[in-house]
Amino acid sequence: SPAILTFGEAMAMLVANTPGELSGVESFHRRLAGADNNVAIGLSRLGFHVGWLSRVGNDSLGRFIQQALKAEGIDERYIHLDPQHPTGLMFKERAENGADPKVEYFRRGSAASHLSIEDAADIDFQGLTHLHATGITPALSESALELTRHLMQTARESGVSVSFDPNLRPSLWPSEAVMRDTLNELALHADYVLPGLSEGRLLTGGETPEAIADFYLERGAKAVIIKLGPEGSYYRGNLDGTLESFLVPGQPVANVVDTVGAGDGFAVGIISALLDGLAPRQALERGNLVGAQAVQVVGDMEGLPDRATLESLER
Ligand code: KDG
Repeated sequence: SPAILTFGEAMAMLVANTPGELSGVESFHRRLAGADNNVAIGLSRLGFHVGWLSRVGNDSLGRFIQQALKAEGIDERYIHLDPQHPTGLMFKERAENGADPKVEYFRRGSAASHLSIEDAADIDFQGLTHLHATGITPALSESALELTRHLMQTARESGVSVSFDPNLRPSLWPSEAVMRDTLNELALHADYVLPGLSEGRLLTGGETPEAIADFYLERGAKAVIIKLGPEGSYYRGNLDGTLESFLVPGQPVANVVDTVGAGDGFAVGIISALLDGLAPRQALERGNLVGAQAVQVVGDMEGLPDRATLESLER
């Protein structure tokens, strides 16, 4: 059974071929989207046995997702078919000059929004080493929130390490307060929390990376790793036994094509490095490196390296 589990919603993503407002765009190309499955793919490319739990519709987009994940070597046993509801779809503007592109979702009532605790009935927690959760899944519905809480809690109780990327998507939440309170409650079940700087500020009210980190460390996290974009990333935690903090500067990227997916690449770097037994500082170096690969392509995960590529990049 898989050693790493992620879960959430994958979508077919139509990326505009020309810049500007989506209403004026006539031609798109299709990619795969979904923060948690991006992470699953990145870890699978590095040689880990990864499972991804989800629901997809009995439609061509659902089959596209299943085929794409199969081609990436993702363990399919926890992908459930939901013939009653459609697979989610999203559109993305063509990014210009490194700016974050706008996205539009067609995912309300999707198959994955019907994820529930029942979908976790046959999970083998004893065989698991690591669980990765994102803050997008609990925004999908009440039942998806319950599933998220259940998986994080049970993983922790079973001695499985848990990472949590808050991945703020305000448009999927009823209000900012609900988003903040729900995600901070879920973070209680994580060993390490991976917010971006502005996400951390919004969630904790802290201004500095240190203040943001302390908010989660005081509530039981072992480490908080904050993404600073081109500036790199910041670590504060006691994964190595004593509390330490440091910043690892990012490597300059000559041509930023599309920033979406950088955080997922970062999570791939952090999780893989810690599972490889590397020290936190090396984990952040790898997080920065893999995140930087993701911003150099239009899609979210086309830039994620395989093991041989990672090794040559790390040299
Ligand atoms: O992290 C990348 C995701 O934002 C993208 O793949 C789509 O999951 C997605 C979302 O809900 O925004």
